[in-house]
Amino acid sequence: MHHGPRKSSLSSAAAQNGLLFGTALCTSHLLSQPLTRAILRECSIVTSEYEMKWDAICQVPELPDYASADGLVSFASDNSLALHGHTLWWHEAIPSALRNAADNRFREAALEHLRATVTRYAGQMHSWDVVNEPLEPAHGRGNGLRETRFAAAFGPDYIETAFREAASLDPRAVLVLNEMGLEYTSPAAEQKRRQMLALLEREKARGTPIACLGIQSHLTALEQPRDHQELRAFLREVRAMGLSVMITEMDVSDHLCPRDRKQRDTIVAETYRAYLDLVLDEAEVLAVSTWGLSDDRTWLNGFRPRPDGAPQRPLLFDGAIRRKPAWHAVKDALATNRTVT
Ligand code: 9MR
Repeated sequence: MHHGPRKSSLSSAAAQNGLLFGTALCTSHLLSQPLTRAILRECSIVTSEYEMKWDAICQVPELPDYASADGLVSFASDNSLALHGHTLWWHEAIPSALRNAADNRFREAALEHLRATVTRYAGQMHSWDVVNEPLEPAHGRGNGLRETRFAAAFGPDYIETAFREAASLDPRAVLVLNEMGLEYTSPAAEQKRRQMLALLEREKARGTPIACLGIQSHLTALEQPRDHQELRAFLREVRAMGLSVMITEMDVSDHLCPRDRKQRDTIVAETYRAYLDLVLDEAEVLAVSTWGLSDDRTWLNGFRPRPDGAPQRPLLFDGAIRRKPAWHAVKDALATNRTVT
């Protein structure tokens, strides 16, 4: 069965500009027929929300369990969807049994996991988030690197190591460095953007095979500005370095918005539109993905509950899988013809 881009879908709008559109996905989503149908109708790429993470595969480090990850790979291949692997090395996804392991044991296990996983799915992945969230300005290192188990065990070259290993085992996959908070307006975000440019320059100079920068894009409505000159300038520099961009985890928290649903939905939609217009204007974007498709599955009710207790409405579909104003905003942004300057 082939489910290519459909008329009046986000994937067909994206395809007009040579982009993929998609969502994060868990195997549990596939138990819902309406949600599965929406995924097949709207998406040309899917991302594993957690089932390809190291701690998910290696709940018991000696006994990796790829059953759920395999399920996502089959779903994608059965339905001709591109698959974005998330994520090989992330400091928050270390199996608990390995968190306090000695450096050499940790290095061995981390490399073994990366090699086994990339090899298992080689040729079937569109792309991999090889390293996730490497920067943390608050940790105060000159190079901006977050202090993690990876940085401690391998040293600052761990990013190069991960990308070289992945590239040699799956030369066709687009290798992505994925980061959060590059899109915000705070002084810390500007510092992170500068540190990211320096990191990318450094890695490029040594030949690290990073092809693409993943910008997570967990936005907050009423906080994300309509325009953002520093972000524009950053994206131009990324493009000048020859790197593509993926918007990897987009959603719009509405915790600062009024409770009224109509107002909220309008503000959220406007936030999506302005943000996508900016990024699509400035970057060489391969794919735009949201972190879930329908409001009833968002992670944000746990992470950032609204003060009034009303459920968040951060995505493009409501819990009954009806299109929201944000759907139309994203569709219009994806379909807009842009002349690169
Ligand atoms: O949404 C994901 C949630 O289901 C997982 O429990 C959690 C821990 O693995 O990760 C969430 O996804 C995160 C992503 O992997 C990295 N960027 C932030 C996302 C939201 O926390």
